[in-house]
Amino acid sequence: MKYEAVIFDLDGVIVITDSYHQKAWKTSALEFGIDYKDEWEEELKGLDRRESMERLLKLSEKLLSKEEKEKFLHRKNELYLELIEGLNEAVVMRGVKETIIKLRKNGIKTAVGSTSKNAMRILSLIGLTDLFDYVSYGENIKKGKPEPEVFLNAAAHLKVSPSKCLVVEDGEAGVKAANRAHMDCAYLS
Ligand code: B16
Ligand code: MG
Repeated sequence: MKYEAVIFDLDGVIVITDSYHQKAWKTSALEFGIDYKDEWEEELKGLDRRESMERLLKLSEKLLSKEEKEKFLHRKNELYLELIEGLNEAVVMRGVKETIIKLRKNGIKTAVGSTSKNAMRILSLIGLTDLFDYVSYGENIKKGKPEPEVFLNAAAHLKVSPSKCLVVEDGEAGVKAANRAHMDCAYLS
């Protein structure tokens, strides 16, 4: 195999949390007088929380003060955290755990590459924390996808050259990030 490491996106690849993000954005947006449209979901996928909010405000042509923006971000995350509390091992995407175990048995390193600041909480809820050699996520990077940092950070910690890493992604921003990191990318649509 050409690859020495596989880096998995979290939301939408390991576990389906996209609908929770969407629900939390929709509910908090309505509370702030924003008419959220479901078709905006794809545009927000993979962007970090602040970037998602800025995109949402632009799409809805709504202006919020600095203070309101902070409250909006806080509220969205509060709702999201409530929604993910119900996650457990049963919601892990079919075949994911087995694939990671097989890769590791074959000497391939594995990591998570997620923009989410809640990645550790999610991994703990679904019981996969110990399965990865490294977790690169919102709390240990400065710039989220489409910037390549989340994947380059993973490669550096795994001590594998980017050209020997394969990224598994479901979001446009993540595919761009993998391209910018000069890594091959398997896209799950
Ligand atoms: P949080 P991923 C991304 O995770 C989600 O796709 C994206 O929709 C979300 O805004 C982002 O995490 C930030 O999440 O608010 O939990 O920090 O796909 O990179 O695993
Ligand atoms: Mg994703």
